[in-house]
Amino acid sequence: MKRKWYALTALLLCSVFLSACRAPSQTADPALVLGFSQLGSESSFRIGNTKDMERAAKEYGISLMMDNANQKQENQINAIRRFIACRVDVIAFSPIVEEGWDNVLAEARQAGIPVILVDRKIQTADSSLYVSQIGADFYQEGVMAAEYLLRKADSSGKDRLHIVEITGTENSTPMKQRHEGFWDTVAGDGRIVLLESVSGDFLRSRGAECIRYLLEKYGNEIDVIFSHNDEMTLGALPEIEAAGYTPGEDMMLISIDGGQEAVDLLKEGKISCIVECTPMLGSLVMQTAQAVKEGRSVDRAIHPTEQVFTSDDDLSALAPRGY
Ligand code: GZL
Repeated sequence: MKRKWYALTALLLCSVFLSACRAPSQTADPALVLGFSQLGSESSFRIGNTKDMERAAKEYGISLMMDNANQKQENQINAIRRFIACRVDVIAFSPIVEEGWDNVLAEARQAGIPVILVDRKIQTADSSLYVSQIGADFYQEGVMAAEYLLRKADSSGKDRLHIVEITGTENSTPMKQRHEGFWDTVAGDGRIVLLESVSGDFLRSRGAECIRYLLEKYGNEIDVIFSHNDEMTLGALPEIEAAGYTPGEDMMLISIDGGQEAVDLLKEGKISCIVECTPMLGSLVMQTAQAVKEGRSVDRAIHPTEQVFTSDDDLSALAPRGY
């Protein structure tokens, strides 16, 4: 009798486990099964990236097993382990921070499952842990933001511009490289004076908190706000107006991402410059996953082309942003 109970229990556990391996977007006879760990839903960029991954998986006939880590690295590590247990063909993930991935990626390599980095990068001494990184050149995004500021400094004729910086998630690639690209570009230009840099974690709510603190401390001394993403910029804008300042006149906002909500405010002149960071990476990821599965070589780094929008541009013909 006991033996029968054990057999039934084992059967039940296996069925639960296998159902957990079923890709929600299971397509009939899929080209491959891709396990994708998305870091969260913190911004319109992230939500747009998730939607585009789902779109592209359907287009390429790929079964997408997606997990949302809700901004926690441990959830991403657990998801990658689940993908390994489910024997997916390829693993892709957007690492919330750069450190702490070597062990779980070594487990994926041990299982013979190739890994693609989406959007962000990792720091590792072992380059064999992933086959490709598909995402923006964040350093260049910082450079483009700074080049805009220097052009405006030249045309304004001002000999001093006081700037505050609202940075993204600590130790994430976009935060580190946007910061480096921006400050490397303005280095040595005595007109640009940093008042303070504070962390907003890429969140709208934190952007509001940061600017309230900065306005309280520096007030009308602030000439420029360099915000690492639109979400934090959109959080800061109402606070700037509530404090009695006119964004685009009293203070220049420079932002990154290029979602619809922010671009609309750029057209109104409330935001002065947006460096595009496209979330539409799905097709590149699916093409790369297919190439890897078929044993074809892939580029180690694949950067989408990105542009800069300014409030001086005629954006009337700009297509809807889709995020
Ligand atoms: C950049 C991406 C960043 C976006 C933010 O590619 O990692 O994360 O700029 C998002 O909006 O939170």
